[in-house]
Amino acid sequence: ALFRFSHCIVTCADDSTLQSCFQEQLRLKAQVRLLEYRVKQQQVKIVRLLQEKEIQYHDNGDENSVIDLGEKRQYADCAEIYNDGHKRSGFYKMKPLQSPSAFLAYCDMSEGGGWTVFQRRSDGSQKFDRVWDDYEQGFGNFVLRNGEYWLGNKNLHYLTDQGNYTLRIDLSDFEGVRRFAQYKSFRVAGEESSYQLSCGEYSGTAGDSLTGGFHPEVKWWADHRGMKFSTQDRDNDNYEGNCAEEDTAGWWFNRCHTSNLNGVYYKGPYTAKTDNGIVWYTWHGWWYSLKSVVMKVRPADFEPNVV
Ligand SMILES: [Ca+2]
Repeated sequence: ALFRFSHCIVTCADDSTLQSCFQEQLRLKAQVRLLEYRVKQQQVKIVRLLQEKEIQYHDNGDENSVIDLGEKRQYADCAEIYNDGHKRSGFYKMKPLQSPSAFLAYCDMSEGGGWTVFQRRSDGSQKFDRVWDDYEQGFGNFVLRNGEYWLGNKNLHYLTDQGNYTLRIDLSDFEGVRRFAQYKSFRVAGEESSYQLSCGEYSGTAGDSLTGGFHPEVKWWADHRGMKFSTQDRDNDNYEGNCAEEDTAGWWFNRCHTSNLNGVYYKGPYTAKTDNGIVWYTWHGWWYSLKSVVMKVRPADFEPNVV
């Protein structure tokens, strides 16, 4: 059409051809308008399809994600399940070596696969302000892909007691940004030590809010390493008051915290009497509650079986 238009301009010599040229110009202008209208319609359609896709994505979070492998083989963690050829993320049954019974945990088969998820925050649907017994046994939703849960200190102990485990914490905020923190040699001690936390070297993009490694002068009150687990009814912290009660969560509180990932689900910036939101201090400070958290472990020597 463009070629025809320019050709006409060059050849318009007398009045009659000039007249037909104007008509041709009008016709082409109308065509341009029509095409512009169609482009707009397509854009509206694209936006609608993207929205539908987003809704579908959310719907997937509501479906049952329990994967039953039967009783043929017992698995000690998600790394074993992954290397036995099961590469789909979901809840699998496992039984660590010393564990008296089997339990369900979500296996995150992304990021290299083999991650056993022991904590998830996604929408505030579960209450995390709970007593010692709840945190010991575990609580929450063990069915839905995005279900919030705490695997239980007992299970976490049996799991991490099996060898050298790496801890990875995936965080995201309400602006759609994702960051992570990773720690070597993560271990949770047994009940006799009140599920004391130990972990090694940090790496990642979210900053070190678990060992106070971001500043040497905060370590004495901010280092969560070596801390026993505390709940509102079991105060094992280094503070005159009760951190778990004030910060409404169970955690390895010191005096009190630079991370409180079992805190209240506030949705971004919040104001409260205490910094009791879902806090990772080195990323968003004390007064921003994160959108999602995943805490997961994997053996340090894990090598994905590519077959
Ligand atoms: Ca105290």
